[in-house]
Amino acid sequence: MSDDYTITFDLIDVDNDGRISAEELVGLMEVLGQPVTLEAAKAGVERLDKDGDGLINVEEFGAFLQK
Ligand SMILES: [Ca+2]
Ligand SMILES: [Ca+2]
Repeated sequence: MSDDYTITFDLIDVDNDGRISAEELVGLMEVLGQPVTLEAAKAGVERLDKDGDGLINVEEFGAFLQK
């Protein structure tokens, strides 16, 4: 599990809790120069969230990137 996406994941997960929150997604999109609202970020998290905890874990993130 030391693939490239885990490195990317760690960069996005700024509070290092092992989950990407909607707030962290907002921060990421700002860095990418494509700012989104918190609402849009929440919708994005919901789309990737497979276990329904409202956060993206590294498995969910990897599944998204590998599609
Ligand atoms: Ca986090
Ligand atoms: Ca989840």
